Amino acid sequence: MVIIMKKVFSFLLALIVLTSYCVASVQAADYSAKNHFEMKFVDYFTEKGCDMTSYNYSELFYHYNDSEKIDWCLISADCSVEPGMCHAVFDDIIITNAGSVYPFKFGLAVYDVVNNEFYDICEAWDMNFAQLHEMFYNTMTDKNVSYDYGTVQILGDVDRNGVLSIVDATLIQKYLAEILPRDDRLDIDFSLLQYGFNLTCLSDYNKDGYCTIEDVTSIQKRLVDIISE
Ligand SMILES: [Ca+2]
Ligand SMILES: [Ca+2]
Repeated sequence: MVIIMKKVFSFLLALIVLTSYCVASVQAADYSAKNHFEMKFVDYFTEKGCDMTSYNYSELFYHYNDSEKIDWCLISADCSVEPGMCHAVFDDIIITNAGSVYPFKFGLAVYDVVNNEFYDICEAWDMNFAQLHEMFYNTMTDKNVSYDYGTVQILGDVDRNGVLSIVDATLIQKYLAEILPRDDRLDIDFSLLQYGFNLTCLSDYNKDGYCTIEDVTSIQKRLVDIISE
């Protein structure tokens, strides 16, 4: 009887060890598959004296070098968020924040994997990260990417369907010809601008401060470029 009990006990013990090993393995695999550099983020800002007891962090896009290694990564992260409206214009992307995000403005940053440095997106914008502008546009307009800090709009996308199309150009033409009433919801309060151009209106596609027929032409040209790309 004692021998049987010992065997049962050994079997149960082996089962518990095996189960906990499997759970641990799955968790580890999921963790590394989701975020490669989260601990770098925690260590980096802990060293800078930030309170890291509560934070959000996710990796949105990886850029690979010629050796197929990640050389930079677009991240969305915060250690704290305070109320405070602001907006920024990154090429054709307009971000309007409902909060003031710390440590990165707009909760977005580039992690320079090679040099182990984090750069706020406004700071990174004019640095030489290969394909940053194009990849940022694609990532921020990807409906599968969740961005938690405010709203993302595409310049010229006046029907707000998330895509710049000929429909937008036609709508702007109708506003200008007063066939359709001007849509006040397209106005942008440039006094809240933190980065980029002084836009006053979503329809000001060529970013000159006015909505004119030139914006319609600029959108049409852009659409031709998109088709030929
Ligand atoms: Ca549109
Ligand atoms: Ca304009």
